[in-house]
Amino acid sequence: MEGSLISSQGPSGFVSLVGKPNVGKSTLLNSILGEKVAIVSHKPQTTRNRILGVYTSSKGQIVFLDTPGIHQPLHKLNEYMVDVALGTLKEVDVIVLITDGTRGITQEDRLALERVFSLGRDKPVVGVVNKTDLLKPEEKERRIQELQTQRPFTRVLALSALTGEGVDTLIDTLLSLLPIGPYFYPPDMITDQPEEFWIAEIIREKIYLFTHQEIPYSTAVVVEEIKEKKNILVVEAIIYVERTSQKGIIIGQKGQMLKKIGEAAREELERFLGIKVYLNLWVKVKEKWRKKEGALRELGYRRPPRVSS
Ligand SMILES: Nc1nc2c(ncn2[C@@H]2O[C@H](COP(=O)(O)OP(=O)(O)OP(=O)(O)O)[C@@H](O)[C@H]2O)c(=O)[nH]1
Ligand SMILES: [Mg+2]
Repeated sequence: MEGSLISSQGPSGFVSLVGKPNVGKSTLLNSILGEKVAIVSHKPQTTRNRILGVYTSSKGQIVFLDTPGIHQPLHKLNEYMVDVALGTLKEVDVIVLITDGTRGITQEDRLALERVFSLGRDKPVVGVVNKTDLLKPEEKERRIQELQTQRPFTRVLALSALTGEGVDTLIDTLLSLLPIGPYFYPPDMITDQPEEFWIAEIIREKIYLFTHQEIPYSTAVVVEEIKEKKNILVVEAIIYVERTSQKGIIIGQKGQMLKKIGEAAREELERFLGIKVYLNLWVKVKEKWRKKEGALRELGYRRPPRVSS
């Protein structure tokens, strides 16, 4: 952040980060902000909500909306996720459609391209080939050309969200496409996420890291209470699963799995929050919650209010 150099007017607006699951949307948001605002994992369908991240520099302000990966939904939860992602297209000034350069254009990319270019027809769409750190220069060029031929992109860029290579060019491109006007958020604001939500997400990230097959997908995390006592943050959180058998897997033999998840989450929370954390994790069954509208709302999967007018 550049402190007093920052004005409250300049290029400013909303940008949606969209694409199929696992292409690096959340990694890119974190890289741009220099903060861990969104959780990341090697498994697809990690992000389930719209995550707002504000980039402000002396050049302007970009309000990013990180979104769940666009895919063919099988459960109500997944319908919600795809709705959230596509819903952002109406709210933003510019759309960034991200692809994984190590994969080429897949069937799922085509689905995302089709949805984005039909719903966001009237908006600039910047195409991104991500993960260039894993590509040879000629592969990078081939991937850029391959993406360019798919649709009439405003521009196609290649970058690495992981190393940051090419990210500045994306920022400059976006700033050049945004209208000039007053900033939407204070220059020191990074996100609007409540602390409970962010902590629940960090716990969910560890579940994605350590568990397999259907387990991470059948899991939701809710932080019930945060209390600060004598410089210790005491967090009570519930991990919801869909079946009793899954509860056994999350807890693990002699509680080993729950301990591993809890320790990894606690360490990360302490590092980011700079305070000692006691994390009490409980595991509960909420039968088939992914398929039930009411259960989804209870677990926080409600449509977010619009951010822009
Ligand atoms: N090598 C490399 N890996 C990357 C890069 N960007 C993201 N990844 C990895 O790709 C995987 C997916 O990253 P995410 O940021 O969670 O992807 P996402 O698009 O947000 O995924 P969903 O939320 O599931 O839609 C993780 O293992 C990241 O570490 C990159 O530039 N280079
Ligand atoms: Mg994500």
